[in-house]
Amino acid sequence: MRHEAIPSTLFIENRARLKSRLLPGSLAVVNANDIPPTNADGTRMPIPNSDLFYLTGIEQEETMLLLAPDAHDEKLREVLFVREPNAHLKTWEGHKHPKDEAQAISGIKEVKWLTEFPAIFHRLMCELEHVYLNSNEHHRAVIEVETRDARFVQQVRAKYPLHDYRRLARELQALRLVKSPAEIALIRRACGITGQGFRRLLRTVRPGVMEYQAEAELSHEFIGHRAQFAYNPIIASGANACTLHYNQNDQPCRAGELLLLDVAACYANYQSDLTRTLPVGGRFTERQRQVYDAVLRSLRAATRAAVPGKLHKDWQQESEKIVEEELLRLGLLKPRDIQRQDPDKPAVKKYFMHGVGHPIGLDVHDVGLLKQPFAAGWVLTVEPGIYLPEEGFAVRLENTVVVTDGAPVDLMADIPIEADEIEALMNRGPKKAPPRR
Ligand SMILES: [Mn+2]
Repeated sequence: MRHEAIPSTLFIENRARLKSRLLPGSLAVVNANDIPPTNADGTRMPIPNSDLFYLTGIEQEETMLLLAPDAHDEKLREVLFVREPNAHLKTWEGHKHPKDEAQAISGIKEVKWLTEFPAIFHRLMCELEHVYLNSNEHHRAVIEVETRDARFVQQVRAKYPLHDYRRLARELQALRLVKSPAEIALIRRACGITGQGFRRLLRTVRPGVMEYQAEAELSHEFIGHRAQFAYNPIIASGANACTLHYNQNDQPCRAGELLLLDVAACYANYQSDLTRTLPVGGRFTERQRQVYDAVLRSLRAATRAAVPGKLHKDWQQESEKIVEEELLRLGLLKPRDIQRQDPDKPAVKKYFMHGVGHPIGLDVHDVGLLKQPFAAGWVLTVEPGIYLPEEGFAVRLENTVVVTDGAPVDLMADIPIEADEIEALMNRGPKKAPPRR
């Protein structure tokens, strides 16, 4: 693994929190992700299963976690199953966790080889009643590809049809929404690396630079700090920024245009999410600056509104109201547009058509039950924007913040955002040459 070792106390505590939510006489199983296939015999880099990582810290493929807190045999109450290392694997794929290493990472005493799973599982199924199996229940996910967890659910239900099956995802989602101080520290580290990448762009963006060159600069910074892109980077100059999920990143940045950068790092599987909007030539026009400042005020007001007890839908509505006032001030909306609006399609949506933020953690759009009110320990993005395709630009600004019992804590507070500061930094000293193309 590229990241520094994480104390196993994080995973031990996460398992304890999960076990306390299970019914008496339960067992729970979590599987690793499959290695994503590409074409022919190609594969992508493995993407750790977030739930398995949350509970064990293990990123290795084919790993399984079995929890059975009430098992008669004490040694079977918490078991981690990993692939058995061998000479062939060593030659072709390299290092696999020996038992002591898997123990040290996860804090699980009982580590067994994967081949031992079926017999142990059968024994526990004969003894226990409630079976918690995992599934991807993200409300926005469109799931067409079967996961290892999904295959496991089918196999187990076919073989043991009379057990009481339960959704582990509901329990994990409730837990994962509230981040522990150790998790917040990891997200903070991802935010710090993101900030370093952004500062590098302030020195390299200028007219003529291609969008993909900005991507290359970030990639250098992120990988060099043991991190990677948290999501496909959106590096959108001019009107490209009006396409919300633009990621071709193949156009030149032109003088006079704005460049919208929705780019962030992931460290130790913990994600961050940042958006900044830069003037390519180093100076905002008056109009760009007006819109920029309107979005910045909206970001600050929406951040202040992210407090415990708030419902996501109310936060969204309040934020739309904030942006609506800015749009009135900018003359983009007239009072009569608001008076006549269809309440299901408010006028503000023409210029601000997306959510103001989302939970973030081990996933960028993190799992979570959105009906639950915000609570201390939630980590959210705050990302208002104003999109003006007819004027050929858009401004979005986004920070990653922690909900606390006091004021929200902005984990990106030190990443430049004031228009004056951005201009000053872009115009300081000689520009670092971007890579040749
Ligand atoms: Mn976001």
